[in-house]
Amino acid sequence: MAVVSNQPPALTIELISLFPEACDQFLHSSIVGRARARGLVRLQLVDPRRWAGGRHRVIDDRPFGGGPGMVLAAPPLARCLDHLASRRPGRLLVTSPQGRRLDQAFVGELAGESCLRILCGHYEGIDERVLECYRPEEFSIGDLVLSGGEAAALVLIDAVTRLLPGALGHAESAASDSFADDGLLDHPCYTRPATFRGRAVPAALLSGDHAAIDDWRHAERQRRTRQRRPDLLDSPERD
Ligand code: 9D3
Repeated sequence: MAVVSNQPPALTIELISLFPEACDQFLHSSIVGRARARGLVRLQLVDPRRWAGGRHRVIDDRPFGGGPGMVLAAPPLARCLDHLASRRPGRLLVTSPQGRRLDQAFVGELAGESCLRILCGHYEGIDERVLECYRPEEFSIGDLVLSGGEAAALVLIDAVTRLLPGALGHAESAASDSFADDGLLDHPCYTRPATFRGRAVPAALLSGDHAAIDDWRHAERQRRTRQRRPDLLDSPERD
């Protein structure tokens, strides 16, 4: 795809991961891949093993005090972060089960930055002194257990990238981004055939009456939100 602008990308994202190849295909797909192709975002995969010493480029070690698993060691991560910081300033984020829970407000704030530097945690965690020395913002995607930070980082990158001006196609951006707009869940959607296994599409959607369609959708959004996520109705940012 052609790069649509001669401007440098508004946002650079540096993803520091022990498993760059696991992230690569996702980051070339769908809206994120298209935003890169359009030059809206520059995405760089950084393998911290480049800053690990020894023939085997080992970056983890056994935890002081014992216990299962391995810990990402401070020296190679520090060299990696210093190298990146010497090239451009960036807002440093770290994936962590102990982190602040991601939400759309935080994603929106990050979309306004010019460089995000995301360090993926792995194994049992990162040596605490990295967190003390570099003061990254730790984020989690919720109360569930992943096997590493990569999936969480990809969630963040996906959510941020789609907010960049020009990332969404006409159809996508014209469609109301209902959750971000007013904190309600989406209405149900239907396409052809008009009847499937005896189930007809709601008549309002076939009426051609746009006011009636809007009313039906808004009512469905209210109903679903009340039923499935009543917590959202207690929050202030809403119609
Ligand atoms: C909290 C569980 N830990 C108990 C010893 C072990 C552990 C489990 C999973 C340590 C690291 C991980 C890997 N998870 C992440 O790196 C992670 C994560 C997650 O598991 N859930 C939600 N968000 C995130 S962001 C990074």
